[in-house]
Amino acid sequence: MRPCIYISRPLPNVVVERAEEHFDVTMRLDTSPMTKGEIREVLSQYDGFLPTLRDPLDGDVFDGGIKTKVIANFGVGYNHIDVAAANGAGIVVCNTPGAVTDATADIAMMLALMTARRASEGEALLRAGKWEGWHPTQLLGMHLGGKTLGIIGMGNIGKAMAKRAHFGFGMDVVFYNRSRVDDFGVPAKQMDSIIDVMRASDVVSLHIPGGGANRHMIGAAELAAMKPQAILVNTARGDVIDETALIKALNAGTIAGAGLDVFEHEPEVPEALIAMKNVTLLPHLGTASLDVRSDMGLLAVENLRVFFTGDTPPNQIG
Ligand code: 8YV
Repeated sequence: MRPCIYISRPLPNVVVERAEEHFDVTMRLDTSPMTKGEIREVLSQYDGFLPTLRDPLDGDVFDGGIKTKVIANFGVGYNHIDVAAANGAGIVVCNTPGAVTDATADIAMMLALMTARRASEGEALLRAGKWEGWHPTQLLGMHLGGKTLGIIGMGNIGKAMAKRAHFGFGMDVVFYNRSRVDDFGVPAKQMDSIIDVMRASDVVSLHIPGGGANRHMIGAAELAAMKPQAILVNTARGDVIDETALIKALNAGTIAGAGLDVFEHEPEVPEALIAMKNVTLLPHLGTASLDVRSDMGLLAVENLRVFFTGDTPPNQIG
């Protein structure tokens, strides 16, 4: 008998076709987050589950009547899954690193550039019919060449960002990472603390997982250490920044701007941020391209396929 798999969102055709080669597939066509009731039902009825970041797999969904043996998350971030509780219920959990790396670094670089060069502000002015023509001191932003990029979290995405910023835009790179990072082909200086990186940088880009101890890792003290002309970029998870402290810092002008692809309470975005001209806001577009979403789905399906052959899936996290 073929394993039965539940996919929590419509995915690109190529992914569904690949999944159907190996499994009996049920795909939920609704794009809203799954309720805990729905999640419990899936866990009690399906052999494998392919959820997304909007499906809350908190500890209490794993408390009994479980049939599922493997959860193959669609995405690298898994802060919405209580992995320990899933493992406790006998479920293996996997994610999709690799597939998301370049696309997410591209968006981080784009946010740095858009914010530094005031692109959203300029576009809004033009669209509002308020552009009165070129003049030499209009909308002057910050040139990235020769400036310092600070990266918090030097994993795959952090490294891809460092590469873009250094080789593509001539930026110097400093970074903080909990453990020592070996040479990865980009001249970059590892610093001892987050505060050191915040102090040294003109752009700070966050590449750490969300949830747990990383919640509000960037708060009032870290923001206060930034230069007044510096900008903060976040493509990781919204909760790694204390959003209220960020709004205060932006209002007070103790930092110059922010480029944000993720928010603390997505899809809610604080009105205060929406009203600010010096903030670039994107609706979690980190991996939003057909190729990348296809690769992520194919990797998730591969994790399921390998699991059901009895081997360890390539991206097992617990
Ligand atoms: C994904 C992401 O689109 O991979 C991640 O962790 O944040 C996104 O870019 C999302 O997770 C899909 O579930």
